[in-house]
Amino acid sequence: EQQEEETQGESRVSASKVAVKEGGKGKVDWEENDNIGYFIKKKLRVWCRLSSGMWGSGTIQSTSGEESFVSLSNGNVVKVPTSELLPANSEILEGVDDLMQLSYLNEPSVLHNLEYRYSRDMIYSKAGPVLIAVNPFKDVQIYGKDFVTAYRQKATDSPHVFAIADTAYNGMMDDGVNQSIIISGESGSGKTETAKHAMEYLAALGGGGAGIEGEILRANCILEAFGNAKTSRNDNSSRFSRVVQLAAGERSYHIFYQLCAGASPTLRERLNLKTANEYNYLIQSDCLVIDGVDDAQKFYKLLEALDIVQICKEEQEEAFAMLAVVLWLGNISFQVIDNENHVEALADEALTSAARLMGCAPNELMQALCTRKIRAGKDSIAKKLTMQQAIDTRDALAKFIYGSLFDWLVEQMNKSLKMGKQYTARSISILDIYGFESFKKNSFEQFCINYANERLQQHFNRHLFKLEQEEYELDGIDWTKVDFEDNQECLDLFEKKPLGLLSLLDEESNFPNATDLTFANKLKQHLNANPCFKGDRGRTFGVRHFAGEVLYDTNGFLEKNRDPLNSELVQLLSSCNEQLPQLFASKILNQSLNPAISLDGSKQSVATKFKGQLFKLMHQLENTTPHFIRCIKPNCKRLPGKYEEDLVLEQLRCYGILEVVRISRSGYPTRITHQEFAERYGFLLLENNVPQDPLSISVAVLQQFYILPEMYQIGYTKLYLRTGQIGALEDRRKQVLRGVIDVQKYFRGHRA
Ligand code: AD9
Ligand code: MG
Repeated sequence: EQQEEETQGESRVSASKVAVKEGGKGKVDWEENDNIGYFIKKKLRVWCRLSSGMWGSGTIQSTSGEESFVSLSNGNVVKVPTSELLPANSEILEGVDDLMQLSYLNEPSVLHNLEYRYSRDMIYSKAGPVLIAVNPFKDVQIYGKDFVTAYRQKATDSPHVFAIADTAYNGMMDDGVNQSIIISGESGSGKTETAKHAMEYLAALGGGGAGIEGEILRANCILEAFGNAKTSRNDNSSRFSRVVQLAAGERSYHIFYQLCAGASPTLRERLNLKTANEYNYLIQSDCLVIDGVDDAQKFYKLLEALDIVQICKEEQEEAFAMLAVVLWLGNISFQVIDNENHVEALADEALTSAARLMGCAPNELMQALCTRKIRAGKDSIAKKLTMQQAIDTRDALAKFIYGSLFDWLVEQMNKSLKMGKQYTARSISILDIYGFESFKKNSFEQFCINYANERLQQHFNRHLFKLEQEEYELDGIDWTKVDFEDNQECLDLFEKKPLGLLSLLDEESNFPNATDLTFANKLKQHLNANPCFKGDRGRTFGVRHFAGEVLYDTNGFLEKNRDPLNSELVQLLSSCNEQLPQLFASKILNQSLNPAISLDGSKQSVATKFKGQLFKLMHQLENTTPHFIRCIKPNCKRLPGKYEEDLVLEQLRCYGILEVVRISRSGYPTRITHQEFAERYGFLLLENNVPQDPLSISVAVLQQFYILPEMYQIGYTKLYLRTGQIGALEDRRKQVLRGVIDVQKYFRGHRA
């Protein structure tokens, strides 16, 4: 930053200072910098908070020290505390592609820049290495073949998910390194749409007319039918676990409604299928349709897609039969048979239909739902279940069947996609993951989601800050240490054994007499010393996440953490497995042979399983070059053209976007060994006596192409370049390789 001050003049001075202070959420101290006079003299624009809470821009008319009069663009003059003024960027910088280009990196400037672009349908922007995508909530004409070609041929460099996909593709093909595209954001911010666009691009490149494009997009349609549902925030939300419980105004997975609306008369008869409003699992939320969506039509499309990914008709029918089992299970009801609240299932149409479709006798199903075997010496006795226990058992079975069906489908589709194709070991993974959630009331689901996001955030931090910084230091680069948030402490709060949130949750879930309250008390007793933990009243506890503090209500935590699928159910399912699809049956067998027993002999809890899956995911990601996309929801009403500053700001803060830009700006994101650099660009040198050693060659190349000294540093082993520097060299190299030595073109490229 010292360097910037010297080279870039007065306005830059405050730029870097503002940037630093903004990172710490501070305000500019005008008196200290004595810059306000300069802003008045030059009539430079400033930002001020208006009484409406919005930011307005204008010029300072006069100041009395404490207070200033600002003349707004609309002609009004307002009196505001001087300490709350922030410098605005010059008009030349209006709507820049990359927030890194802004001279002043304060919140109103960033907000304004994104809004400026958004209102012109430029929904993508860069924040250094991160792509920001602001949901347009309408069709924007920036996708399709022409755009794929444009990005492939580098005819445009404006930020786009296609550009990210292209970089990932090149990274995989040229360097042979696996890649990942990590997309995060709130519910309804556009993650899934963005992931689909990335796939569209990759499919177009990889396809070459082999039809894989269609297959992948078709596979997506199947995944959405089985994995997505309407929620209050998004009509097509990617969800998990919502088979048995729904909130008002929300739906279960699309496929249930599609099946009920679109099944043929023969299929209806075979499955004894009714309309959606006759199934308890579907009517509990008072919401059966989505505006503008024809479920029957979607079902026909789904059938087509299933054919295309080569899931045969018999297997399709078996899958639909399993869906019908789930629906009928929800209609099974119980009646109390003694004064201990023990129950029996009603022998009605629901029980007989579910049993028939599963391939067992109604009696067997009834036994499995209403009793639990308990070992007594050598024998085992059947213990009757209470109403709540029986309902939980029934719901657990429904969830297990649906979950297995989903896994089976994914496996089938993967098989079919691989079939007859050349298979390479390299890959691009696209991760579409639920973002950080903080509601008025937060439960076990938010607890898991936010824990996953905490891990992802660490991955992000590590990638951007830690690794780079460490590498600079190792290589002897002058790198002024930049503070950044490290969330290890918060992860420790979750993961430490035996005194972490997850361990304590598992421990308490195994105590027969534990309640949500005893669990909350236990947490407070053991974790109060961790700065990320916050004890609260009663059943509530708080966690200070990277994105803010969240209060969790432990109500239901223990129940949700126990996996209530008991061995009777597994046994029942495996005994009637002839009727079930092959892979489905093998999964059940797997479960019964290997029921995820942990070391102390207890069954693995939901949270522990979740943690295991998360670690597997992180391990997979760690072996890839990551690309990050942050989706932003500009309003909650899902309206096009509506940009709510506060909502956007909250999301920018959550993901530390300003911090990312600040650090990237002061860093040298491009690193390349002297050797590699010399090999790649050495041949561009014009002189006759080209130096021999890689370091000297590299320096000569940098000088020949007028790369400014502040744009690079030379380490022991590598060259470190600021953003944008390598692009010009690459263009030049490609032109020379193609035999097109067009100096003019090079210089145009260089400036861009
Ligand atoms: V959730 O966490 O799965 O509930 P997502 O995945 O973040 O959520 P989704 O991609 O489903 O959100 O987007 C929500 C809606 O926004 C879509 O149904 C579209 O109507 C709209 N959207 C999002 N991105 C785009 C886009 N690039 N162009 C047009 C978009 N519309
Ligand atoms: Mg989604």
